Amino acid sequence: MDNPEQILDEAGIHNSYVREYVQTWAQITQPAKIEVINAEDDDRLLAESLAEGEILPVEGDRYYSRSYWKDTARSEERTVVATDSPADAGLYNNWRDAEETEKIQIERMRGASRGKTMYVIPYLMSPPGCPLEKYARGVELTDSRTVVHHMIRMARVGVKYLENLPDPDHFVRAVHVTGDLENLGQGTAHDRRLFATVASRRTILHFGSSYGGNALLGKIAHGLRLASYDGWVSKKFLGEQFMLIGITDRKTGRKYHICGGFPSASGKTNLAMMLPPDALGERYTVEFYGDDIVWLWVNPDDGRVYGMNPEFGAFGVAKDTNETTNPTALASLAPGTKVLFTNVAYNENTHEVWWEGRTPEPPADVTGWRDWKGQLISERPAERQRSGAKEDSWAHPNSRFTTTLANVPNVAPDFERPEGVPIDAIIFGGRVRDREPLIRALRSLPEGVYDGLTLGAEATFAAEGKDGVLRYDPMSMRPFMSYPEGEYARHWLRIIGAARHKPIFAHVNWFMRDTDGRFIWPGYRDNIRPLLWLMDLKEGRAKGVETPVGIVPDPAELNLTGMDISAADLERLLHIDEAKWKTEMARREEHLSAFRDLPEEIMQAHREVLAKLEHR
Ligand code: GTP
Ligand code: SPV
Ligand code: MN
Repeated sequence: MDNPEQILDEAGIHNSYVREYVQTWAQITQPAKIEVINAEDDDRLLAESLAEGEILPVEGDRYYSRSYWKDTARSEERTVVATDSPADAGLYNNWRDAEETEKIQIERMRGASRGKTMYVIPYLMSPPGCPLEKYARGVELTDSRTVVHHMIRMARVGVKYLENLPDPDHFVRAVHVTGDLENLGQGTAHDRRLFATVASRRTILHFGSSYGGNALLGKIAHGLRLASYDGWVSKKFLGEQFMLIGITDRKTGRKYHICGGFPSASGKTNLAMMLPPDALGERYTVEFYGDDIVWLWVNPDDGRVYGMNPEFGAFGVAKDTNETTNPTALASLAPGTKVLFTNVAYNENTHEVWWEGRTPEPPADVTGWRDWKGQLISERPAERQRSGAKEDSWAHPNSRFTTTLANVPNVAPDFERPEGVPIDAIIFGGRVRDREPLIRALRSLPEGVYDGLTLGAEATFAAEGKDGVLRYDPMSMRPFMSYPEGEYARHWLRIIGAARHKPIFAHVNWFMRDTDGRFIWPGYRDNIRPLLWLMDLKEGRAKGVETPVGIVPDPAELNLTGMDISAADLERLLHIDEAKWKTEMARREEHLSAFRDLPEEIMQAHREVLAKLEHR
């Protein structure tokens, strides 16, 4: 093995805690080499990865990677949060004992990087100078060069972020070991994969994957699980799976900031990259701040809630991304952007990529095209080459692109502003076929938190699960919950409750369908319309219609300029089906009763909705 002391010296790492951490883990995982990473190393590493065939070239200085075919999504049942106190066990956090979990992971990781390089990636999950910077520092150790390419795009990476710290020991220790993916017993009783956030020790130990949130530890494990735990313990902030946008009304000069949670693969990236519809484009602009994670806190100076995206890039779902649905995303992937594509289809002759929904039909000439598993399309039976059937898809449904925020054409000019931006509204968006209207605004903080806790979505491909089955996903944090749900609700009431000027809460749904499966709302760019109404409501320009479950727009209040939607469809999108809601309320009761020690305000909000539904 390399001499770690010498390598750390040469890399300019003086932080003795970082040095000790690297050496400890090098002894455990036994890599052949150690390399310290700065963002500037990307080009050299790309050349190395290409030479080794770990990634493939995509025309226009872009890159392609295929993950192991069984390793294509986060795995919730293999993900745990460990702490030193059994009282931290909640319903969704899969609590484990910290000591025991560390022991298990050390055993699994022992010698598991033999023959490989251990990359040392110092990173920052915030713009430099942010009030929460203290919670944003980390060092990932990984034995996958592909993970390094992702981290350089998704986080601010460099030795400078971990040097000369006020508290040099205060950084997240994030260890990723890929493991022998073919022999981990995946999906069997002997499955040895384990993705552990040892929250009370600010340590992340992920073993047995090289995909996405399982392996890029700054993002989900640090940015969400650990950050939400840190925010709770410090009583200072919230760390949420939220998108964050700015909407500017050129006519009034007002700029609004809206953030909100949608379960994985339910539209955050698309909303954040949204261009206003052509007919509204002269008046409004939408600016991108973040598409997956927001940290929220209250600024005591002005009494407002502030939000900040800790990430440096976007890891977006490729499926259905095209010129119509998301032109901004396509522009952020244009030649010259150095983006990475993962598990889409790849043409080995032309070095092009394709995914379902990129164009209505797959390329007519299948020559050179390989699917996400690496199989030549031309070797399939003719009827399965371009069938359009799910089981014949060219790209994996959870295939993704990785691009930096600077590549996103509508990124806000001040997206790196360390103070964050003041939040006007917090929205929750489910993925629901019926019942949930296009938008309903909520009257109070407890009602908003209650609504977030009862957010639901049909299962998506980003999380392994059955397609089409509705499940609750509180605040879109179910897979990332790190402490008990009752405390989580209390912490929300405490943080947002401390604001003198509170954001308005609302629930949205872009996914209502009619009986033959057609989306009733066109979605994507048109999603700005209900949000504009919400701002009108907040500022008293719209009144809306009171219903037992919130305030819905009067159809006349929605700006539908340039939009072709039938009155009947609009009526269905805004209709409250009270029978369906009553059934839902019973399910909610059961759902909430599974949470230990929920604050009384939340149950009160539930009872109020119930009473309104019953006394109509
Ligand atoms: P994660 O990165 O997994 O957290 O997902 P996300 O919430 O950012 O979801 P994303 O924006 O990538 O969208 C997921 C899928 O939903 C994509 O296939 C989109 O094309 C689709 N989608 C997004 N917005 C809309 C919409 O307004 N209407 C419809 N019908 N589909 C949408
Ligand atoms: C999600 O699944 O919500 C993601 C992708 O954002 S991953 O980073 O894989 O978790
Ligand atoms: Mn996500």
